[in-house]
Amino acid sequence: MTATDTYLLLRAFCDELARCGMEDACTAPGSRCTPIVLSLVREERIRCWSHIDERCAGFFALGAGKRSGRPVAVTCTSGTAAANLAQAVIEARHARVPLIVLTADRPPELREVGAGQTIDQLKIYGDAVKWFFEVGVGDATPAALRFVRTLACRAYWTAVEGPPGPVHLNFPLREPLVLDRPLPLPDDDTGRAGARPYVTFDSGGPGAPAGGAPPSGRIVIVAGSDRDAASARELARFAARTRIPLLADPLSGARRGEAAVAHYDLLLRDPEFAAAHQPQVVIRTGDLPTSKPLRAWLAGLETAQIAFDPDGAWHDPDAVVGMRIRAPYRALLGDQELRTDGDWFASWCAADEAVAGAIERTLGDELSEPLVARSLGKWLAPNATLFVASSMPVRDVEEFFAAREEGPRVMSNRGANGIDGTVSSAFGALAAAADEGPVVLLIGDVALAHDIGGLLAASRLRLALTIVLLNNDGGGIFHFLPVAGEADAFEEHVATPHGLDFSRAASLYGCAFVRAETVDALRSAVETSLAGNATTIIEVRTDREENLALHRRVADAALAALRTVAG
Ligand SMILES: Cc1ncc(C[n+]2csc(CCOP(=O)(O)OP(=O)(O)O)c2C)c(N)n1
Ligand SMILES: [Mg+2]
Repeated sequence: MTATDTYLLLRAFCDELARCGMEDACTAPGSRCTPIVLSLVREERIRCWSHIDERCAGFFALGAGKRSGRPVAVTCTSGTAAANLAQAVIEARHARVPLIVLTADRPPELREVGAGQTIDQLKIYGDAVKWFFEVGVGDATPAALRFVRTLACRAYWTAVEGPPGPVHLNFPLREPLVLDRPLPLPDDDTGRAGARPYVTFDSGGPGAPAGGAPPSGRIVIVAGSDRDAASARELARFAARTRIPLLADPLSGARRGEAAVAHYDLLLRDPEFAAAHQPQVVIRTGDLPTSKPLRAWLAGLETAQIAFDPDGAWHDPDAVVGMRIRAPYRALLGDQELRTDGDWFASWCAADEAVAGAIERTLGDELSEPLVARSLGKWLAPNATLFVASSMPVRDVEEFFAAREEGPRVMSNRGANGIDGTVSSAFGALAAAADEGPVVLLIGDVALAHDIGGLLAASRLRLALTIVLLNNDGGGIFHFLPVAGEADAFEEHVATPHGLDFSRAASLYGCAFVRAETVDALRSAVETSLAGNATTIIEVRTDREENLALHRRVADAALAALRTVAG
């Protein structure tokens, strides 16, 4: 990483601030902040107001922002300089004034080692800012340039939307802090065409989003985890009515109806299918689904991607979303008649059906992890809740759950993807709505061991949870990752087999325990547990290597099935 990288990234950042509408910025002198100050000054669309004292700079920016209603940037060097902006930041928060604070900092290797003018600047303004972000240091690759563009947009839109207020970005900067030659020309081409910001933002007022005709042609909807069950139903109806393929994670509640494409994870593993099905518009709702092939496909599309989220959540690790709308999809699209492509729709549906057939044939009726996930999706009543643990259970549910008009509600702790606390969360879901229907927990052995103490809720709180335990004696997920090849440490330190006999945990915590060895036995154990009033652990023993091989066989069969559809 060189000074050129730093300046290229900061130029893109300032360009983006200007595209969003920034007109004013305040600077204060220092050494570490040189790249930020010079980049702001060299951005012609932004007026820069120089100050000696950071406290004055902060309050000046506050006044400017209050008057214009637009975010004003203020930058300063590291150390107590940053602390001097605190009062203005606090005032901006309480007075609802948009402010973007850009502090310079030492890079990580110069922190807490006695380097000069270095203090802890992380979250230095506490909760007074609406958003804090530590920017990091790196090369000016196209991906990094796109990222800083989204970062500038996000800072800008966060400062103005909702109640306006301050945001804080901390920039670690490495020496050299000045360029030894001018920046290379022409400009980087990672910005959007025209003068448009990289990400526009719409707070979901009535009418179509700014500058937007209704989408048409080859559209797909990607629906991730959503808290609004009614909205998911409507989304499925909307997709069916307008004939838009609906790539719905079961966590969305929208994997239902004629438009649901249940097996996108397998479809998009096929490079030919993925390349031949490039949409013109992607509509995203809810959180981003877990599926890696789906994420990779979305990341590589040169396509308009519109994200609807009523809370304005920013789910876009690949920096590809071009429009964010802080509203449910129906606020803008619900009643629209869209001109969509019928052949396109039919082609997704036919492919999905072919893959569903390949799954059924390959899984057969031998009990396996994928078959457990698929079967629960078919068996459970619509009033049931299936709580799914992180690791393979949530992936298998996403990959293998068939679309169903009225299936169970599916939930998972996917906020931070932890395997911790899953048992307790499932009990909590049951406690909150026991009169609405039963809760079934699908969980791996490591996750169950991690929260084994959660089982105490069964007896102390008198809750009857049905726990389907996929026991492969370790973390089966890691066999799918490159680390599986590191033979010296894989088994002991990554897969972590434990040899636990969960029947003993069941008796310790007063739960029933059954081991199921066939699909029929599993089904009847689940039904018995659902009809009873005791928490039951139903164990299905599997083998991690065989599980990996089975997943591969399914993927191969899906590919072969797609070839027959295409041919
Ligand atoms: C709190 C927490 N610690 C560690 C991890 C990393 N991790 C992800 S999956 C996994 C193994 C889970 O094993 P298991 O529950 O048996 O499911 P399987 O992989 O066998 O399907 C671990 C340790 C995590 N996600 N969360
Ligand atoms: Mg396991």
